[in-house]
Amino acid sequence: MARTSLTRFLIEQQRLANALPAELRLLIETVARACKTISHSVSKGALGEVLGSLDSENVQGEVQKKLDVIANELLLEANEWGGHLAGMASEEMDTLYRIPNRYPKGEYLLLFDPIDGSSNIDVDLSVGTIFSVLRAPEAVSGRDVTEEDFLQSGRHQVAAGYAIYGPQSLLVLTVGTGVHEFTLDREIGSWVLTDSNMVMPQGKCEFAINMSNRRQWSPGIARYIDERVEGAAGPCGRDFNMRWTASMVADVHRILKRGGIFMYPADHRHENKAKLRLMYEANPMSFLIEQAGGAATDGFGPIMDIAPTGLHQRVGVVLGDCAEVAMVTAYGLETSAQQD
Ligand code: AHM
Ligand code: MG
Repeated sequence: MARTSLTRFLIEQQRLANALPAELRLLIETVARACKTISHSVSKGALGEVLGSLDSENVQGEVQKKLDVIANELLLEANEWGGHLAGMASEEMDTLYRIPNRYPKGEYLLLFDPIDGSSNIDVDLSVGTIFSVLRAPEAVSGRDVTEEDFLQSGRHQVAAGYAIYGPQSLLVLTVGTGVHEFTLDREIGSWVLTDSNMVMPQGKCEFAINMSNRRQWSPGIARYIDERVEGAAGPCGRDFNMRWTASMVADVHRILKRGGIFMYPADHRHENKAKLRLMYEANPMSFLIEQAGGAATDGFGPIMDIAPTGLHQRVGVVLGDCAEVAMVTAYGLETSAQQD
């Protein structure tokens, strides 16, 4: 059977589902092309002199890896000239990126985490790129885009996806018509459709959380995990397995393929202190997981309903299996009600 390339898939989506404006299709192709280049850089490792840290820090005070900066530049350069975008924002930049005046502007906003799971780069574990696409407010035409234009809830996303650079390089994408996976055929340099209309399995007994943060969890999160660790002998009545790669892309991809729950909860001892970023990580992953039949909350309510207050806002993340996410949320609400 003929293989379906990303280009063909997107054109067919445009025709069949009428869900994909031509401009958005070209934008997704450009992002996918940049991810191909990033995949190439990642795989070169020490031979490409791309490993290690720089002296710089990003806006959140995290030391930048060389690849964080290289991937950020690749995404900016690939996307700035096409005429599809009004602006871009990235985890690695202090503020938004305006399209230079020499290029035409378009109607979309692109947000990305150029290299997610940076701590894994130098030890040859999977890392990835996460992206989210919003439509710029109509009022943006004829003026410079501002940070406020980006502050839209996740429900406004028109596309989201991630590339994962692991044993295979994959691109997982949604434009609101299900979730589709493409594998990079390195010999011909093309993204090829390898899984479509993905539905995440429900009822699986696997959780992903960084257990070393237990002292920072809220009582509801601690109760949920303690019960899973207790296993069949405890109130949940089933033995659970645990996996944690410290690359959200890899953990979420596993959950998409074989089920389970992913959690990076907020630190309850410090108000609003969480690790993952709403606009670059939580929203796009929530869109993908919901499209695949799963659920995504901040521990209390749906992530995609959160009205953002800042580009670099952080948020607690609980996503995956619907029943498990509902249980975490119920425990959270119960214990916060007891504390009131
Ligand atoms: P990054 O985007 O700076 O790499 O940070 C996000 C990553 C996620 O991919 C992952 O889930 C988490 O940080 C791991 O954090 P920790 O090292 O605290 O387990
Ligand atoms: Mg990240």
